[in-house]
Amino acid sequence: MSQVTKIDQIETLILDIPTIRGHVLSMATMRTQTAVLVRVRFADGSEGIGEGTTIGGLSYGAESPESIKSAIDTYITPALVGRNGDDVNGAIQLVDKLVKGNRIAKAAVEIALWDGLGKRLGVSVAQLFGGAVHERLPVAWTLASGNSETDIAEALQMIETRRHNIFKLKIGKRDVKDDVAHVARIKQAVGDAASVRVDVNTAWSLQDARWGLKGLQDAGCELVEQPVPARYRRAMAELAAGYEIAVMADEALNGPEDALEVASSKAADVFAVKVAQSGGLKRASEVIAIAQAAGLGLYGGTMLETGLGTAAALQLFATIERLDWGTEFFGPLLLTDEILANPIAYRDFCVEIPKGVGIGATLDADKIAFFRRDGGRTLKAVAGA
Ligand code: MUC
Ligand code: MG
Repeated sequence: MSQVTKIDQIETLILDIPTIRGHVLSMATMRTQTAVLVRVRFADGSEGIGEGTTIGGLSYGAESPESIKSAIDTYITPALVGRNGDDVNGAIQLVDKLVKGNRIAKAAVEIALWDGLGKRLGVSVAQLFGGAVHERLPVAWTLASGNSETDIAEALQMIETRRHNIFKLKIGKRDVKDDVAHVARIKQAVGDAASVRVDVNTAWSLQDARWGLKGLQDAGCELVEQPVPARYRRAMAELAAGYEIAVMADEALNGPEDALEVASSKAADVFAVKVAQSGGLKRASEVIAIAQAAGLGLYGGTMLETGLGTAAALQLFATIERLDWGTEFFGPLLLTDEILANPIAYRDFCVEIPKGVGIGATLDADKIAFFRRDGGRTLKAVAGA
């Protein structure tokens, strides 16, 4: 009989880390990012770590940091403790049976299971997914200070220092006309030195979106992300068919079933694939496969995770042959502090795939102790208008 490495314990911690500036989205302004850290301990003394993170409290989606922690502690952990830690697929299937939705909570635990397995086998998680075909990936930066001048200065500095030449502008809070003017100013300032895209985070009606896409494409903007609410698939299909500018689905993609619906209804040209929103690395790989089979473009999306969740995503995306739209795995750069002892490296407009076993991330224990919500610091509002 082969040795079974049991799951002994699953621990969750909420971390609140300030952002370097206000991050102004159509639905909320972030001043802090909150991550749920998951630590799975196995009977042989090995450990796996994962992260479950959303954006702007409950303003982005149906899961909050608190609900992620509670779904894990109350429902996922009791189902997994005592099981064979090497049986990641069995754990995914069991949790999917016992817990509906709650994809970010599932992803956080699943990442920790892959990390533990990789560490025990002495290989990277990319290797568990068949092996990395990239050492680095192009990485976008989000301009979302809420002010055109500040955004332009930020963009020019990023180009100058060769950190980013792809910019995603967060719009949807102002009138469509004002947003289009803001995007046009930024595109004019960066010229051909950078690709400019926008994310509306579902803020527009179909009518707004028709004007918006027309104006954005005239301004030289290359892509519009989730212009209308996630459930408006017909509107997304009309927009994708009606304009040259690429339409990307984000909030509309919660796992492979959504991916199939979006692809078959031609509701997007590109998928922003987020590990958290997909329900984990395996489900994200299935979303990716559907996009590939449908001939759609791919983009590595983020929930603005810390270096931990970012490292996990990089392991998967390193194995994907074509990422026509690059990635936005810049989460750690938006935070005032690094929580990894081995920070993710950014250079020459790219993010580097972490080396090492598992997801390739080692926590900085002092930073975790400092930022943990139950560590006695006073909590400021996680997000507000
Ligand atoms: C989103 O909706 O895509 C990703 C980058 C960023 O600035 O916000 C996120 C969320
Ligand atoms: Mg988005």
